[in-house]
Amino acid sequence: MSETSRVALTLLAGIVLIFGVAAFVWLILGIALKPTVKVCLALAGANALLAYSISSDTYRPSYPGLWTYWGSDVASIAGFALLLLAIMQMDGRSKAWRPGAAITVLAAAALLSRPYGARLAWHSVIVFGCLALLASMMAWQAVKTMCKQVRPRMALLTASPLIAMALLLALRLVEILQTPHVPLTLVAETPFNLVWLWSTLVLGLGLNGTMAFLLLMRLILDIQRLTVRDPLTDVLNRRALSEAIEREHLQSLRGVPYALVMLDMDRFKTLNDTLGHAAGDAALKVLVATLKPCVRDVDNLGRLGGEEFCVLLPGTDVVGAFLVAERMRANLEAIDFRWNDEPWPLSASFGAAQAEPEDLSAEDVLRRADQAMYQAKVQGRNLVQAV
Ligand code: GH3
Ligand code: MG
Ligand code: MG
Repeated sequence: MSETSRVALTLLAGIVLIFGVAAFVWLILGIALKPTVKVCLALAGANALLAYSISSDTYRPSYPGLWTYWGSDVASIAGFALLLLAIMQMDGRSKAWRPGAAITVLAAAALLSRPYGARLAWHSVIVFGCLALLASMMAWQAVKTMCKQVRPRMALLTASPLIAMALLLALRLVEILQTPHVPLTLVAETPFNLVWLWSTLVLGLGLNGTMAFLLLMRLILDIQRLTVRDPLTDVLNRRALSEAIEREHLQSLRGVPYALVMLDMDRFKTLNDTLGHAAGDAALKVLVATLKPCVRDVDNLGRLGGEEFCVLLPGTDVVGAFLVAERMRANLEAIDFRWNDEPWPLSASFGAAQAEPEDLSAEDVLRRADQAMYQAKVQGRNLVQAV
């Protein structure tokens, strides 16, 4: 064996080792990090498939057969499809498996449609074409995901190993297209192949590093979300809403008005006692889904606790707040809520108030809205009262 092919083999062993170790680490992380188990398992599977693909590719000369040729090729495409799945899952995309699965199945069929002979250009074009396509989709998805959290330049930097991987694979594709008569093998004694293997080794590390970084960002974002959102209904929690109201109150001192609508579901205890706590939780979610379309993007809906909610309406006076509350009340009353096929009418009582120049703090506005809501309860419920 010549010196260069020994170097190529050593590099290949290094690449297989990196993917193998990464598969094991992701598997352990998947077991330990329950909320991200699907992402970690997809990444473990991707690394395992890539390790298999590269090692079986190396064994082609000694064990020519379906599993070292077709199996190896399909494993590499399936590995990249799993990487794409993991990135899309991190972004919370539904049916994330579809694009990768479609590309893998089509490629697997296309690879089988011609026999593996001495001329492998047809198969190599399909493999590297699919890998370059999947890597580009991964890079695009990673940039899109990161842009939601950081500035575009930083997003590009984070996704740079994926972009480099896509370019590297596209380069390999160009090389195959330019020299279709040269059989492609990863142990080839060409300077291009050695440079390519070195780059793959470095990018194997970079790829997993990027995935770990993206996952970490996802977890941090989830934790951040939990600190400001109510876990049941996903609206602002009491603290976050109070902070938003305080900020709005400071603005109102400079002449920008705002109003608050307080609301409390009617006879919610009876619903809980009759249909059960799960029905109560479902009713709270239905309530939020009904209220949300009634408010603008600049408005803030928050849960103060139990079945009590509050809406902050910037730039709105009490007349406007009354109209919003009345729309909410009517929409809720019209909902056909059922639990185990048993219908249950939903309604709430509303109180609206606007900030006045003499209000010392937001607490004063909240108190008036609360008193108005209490009046609505006293007057028979399913009503809007404004002060
Ligand atoms: P009213 O018309 O006077 O508002 O009567 P009500 O029954 O709605 O008022 P009350 O304050 O007596 O009851 C509130 C109930 O809300 C008590 C509690 O069991 C229920 N509750 C509070 N938080 C939750 C929750 O997160 N989920 C569910 N299912 N029930 C909750
Ligand atoms: Mg109530
Ligand atoms: Mg209550």
